[in-house]
Amino acid sequence: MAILDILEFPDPILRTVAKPVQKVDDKIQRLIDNMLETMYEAQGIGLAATQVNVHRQVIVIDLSEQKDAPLVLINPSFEVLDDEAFDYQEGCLSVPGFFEEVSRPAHIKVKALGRDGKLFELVPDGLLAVCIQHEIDHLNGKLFVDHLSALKRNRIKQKIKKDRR
Ligand code: QAP
Ligand code: CO
Repeated sequence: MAILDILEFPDPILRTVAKPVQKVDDKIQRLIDNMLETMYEAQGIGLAATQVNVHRQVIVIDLSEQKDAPLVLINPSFEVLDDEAFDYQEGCLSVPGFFEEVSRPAHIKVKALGRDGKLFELVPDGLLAVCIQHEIDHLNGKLFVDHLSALKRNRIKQKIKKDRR
């Protein structure tokens, strides 16, 4: 397995829209293993392929305490079930050091392929619903900072640029 480099905001590559996976083959299995290793090493709870510069619809998530319950979503889609919103302080491995409150639909129904290539459905709520929507945003070239005001987003961008100097 391998640790992959994680792209950081405001890298324009993070704006790339991922393509669907045609076949859940060995190459995708290797990508999933490397994404899981990279996420665990970075102490993240979710990672999208876009963040490691692979523009295919693959997401890994693990919300468990022991980091022993990986959830893999390939070609995910979701529908919003009601108009209730849920606010959560989100972070992102591509926006290190910043956490801001984002409001998203609280109740969604998710369809995706698992790493076995089989379609499954999930009706998550709480942090899992937040995390799945955050990661699907990445596959569409979107970041959590896009949900903030332009003022907050630009402040984060300037701080990150300053810290890199
Ligand atoms: C997405 O993000 C997420 O800034 C996953 O210094 C996060 O794993 C969805 C992380 C929160 C919903 C709620 C960020 C680690 C990890 C940092 C992550 C950092 C160290 C972020
Ligand atoms: Co993220």
